[in-house]
Amino acid sequence: MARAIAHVDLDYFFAQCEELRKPELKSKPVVICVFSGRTSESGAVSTANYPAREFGVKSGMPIFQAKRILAGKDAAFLSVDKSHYETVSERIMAILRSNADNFEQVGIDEAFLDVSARTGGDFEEARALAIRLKQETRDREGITCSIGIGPNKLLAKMASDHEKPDGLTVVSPESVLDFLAPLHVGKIVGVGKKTEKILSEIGLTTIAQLRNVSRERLVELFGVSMGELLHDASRGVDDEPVVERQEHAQISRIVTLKKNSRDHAEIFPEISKLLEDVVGRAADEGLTFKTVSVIGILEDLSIHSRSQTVEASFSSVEKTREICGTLLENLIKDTSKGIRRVGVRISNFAQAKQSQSSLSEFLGSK
Ligand code: DCP
Ligand code: CA
Ligand code: CA
Repeated sequence: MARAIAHVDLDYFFAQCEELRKPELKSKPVVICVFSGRTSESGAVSTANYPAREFGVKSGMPIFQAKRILAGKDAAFLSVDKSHYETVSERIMAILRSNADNFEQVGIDEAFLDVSARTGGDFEEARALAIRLKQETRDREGITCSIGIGPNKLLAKMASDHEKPDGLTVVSPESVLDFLAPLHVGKIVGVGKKTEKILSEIGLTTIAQLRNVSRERLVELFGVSMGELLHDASRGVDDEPVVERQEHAQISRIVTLKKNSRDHAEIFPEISKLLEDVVGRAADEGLTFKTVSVIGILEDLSIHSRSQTVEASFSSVEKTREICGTLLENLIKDTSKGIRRVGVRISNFAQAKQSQSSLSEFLGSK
C-alpha cells in the first residue's frame, strides 16, 4: 500500500499568535523581534505577518532595517514571547496528533502525520482529512496553516511550502514527477545556499534539469550524502519513516550581555536568571538531570562551553547555581577574549515519573 503523509506548517506563526490575542494588529504590518538588548534597534527579526512581508521584511533581517523599511507604515514591533507561542503550539499539536497513525513534531510550528492506515492510502481521503484539520485548527485555536500531502516526508514538506498561507497541496504518487519538474532546486529540503550556488553555476536551476544528471556525477560533485540526496529527491524518492521524536534531549537558554565582559560578578547574575528558568522548565515536566553546562560566545563569536556531570540526577536550583558558578570561573580562566553572550544548558535527563510508567507497563495498563 502507498503511504500517505501530511506535513502541517502553521502560517507566519509567532506573528499570527500575536494577531490572535491583539486583533487590532491584524490589518497592520507586524514584526516579531528578538531584541538583543544593547539598543532599542539591535537584534534580528524572528518573523513578520504578510502585510510586513509585502514590504520586504524577512526572518533574520536586522531590526533596524525592518524599522527603516516600515517607517511611516503604522507597523507594530513586538518582542518574542516564546512561552505563549509554545502554549498555542501544544494545543494545536494535540489536535494534529489525535488525527495521525504516527506523528512527528518538528520544531514549534510544524509536524508530519502518517495517515496511511486511516485513509487506506487514498489521496482523496487524505485531502478530506486535511480539510478537516485546517477547519479544526482554525475553529478551535484561530490559527491558519498550510498542509502538504505526499507519498513521503520529502514531498509532503515541499507540498506544504507550495501554497502559503492557508494552503493545501496534494501530490499523489502519480503526480510526483510533474509536481517536482518545474520547481527550483533550492526548494529541495536539505539543499542550502551553498549547494544551490554550485548547481546554478553548472546551469542546473530546475529539478527537471537535475534529473538528467547521473548519480555518479552528483556524488563526484557533492560527495556521497548530498549527491545521493539530490539524485533521489529529484525523483521524489524518500523512505524516511514518520516517528515520534524523543522528548527534550536538553533544555537551554542564552542571553546577550549588555556589554562584553570577563567579570564573574557582572556575568553571574545573568546566568543565575537563566538557570532558574531552565531548571523551572525541567521541574514542570517532572525531569531531573545530571549534566549542567555553561556556554559562552566570545566577542570573536567563537563558542566555548564547560560542563559538569554528577552521579545522581537532581533538580535543585541551588545546586545548579553552585555548579554554574564554578563552570563560569573555568570558562573565564580558559579563554582570553571578552564574553558577548552566555547560556546555561541542562541535559542527561531522568524522568522523575519513570518508576510509575514501568509499573503501569508491568500491569499491562499502558
Ligand atoms: N523563526 C525565527 N527565526 C527564523 C525563522 C523562524 O525565530 N530565522 C520562528 C518564527 C516563526 C517560527 O519560527 O514564526 C516558524 O518558522 P517558519 O519558517 O515556519 O516561518 P513562519 O511560520 O513565520 O512563516 P510561514 O508562514 O512562511 O511558515
Ligand atoms: Ca510556519
Ligand atoms: Ca515552520
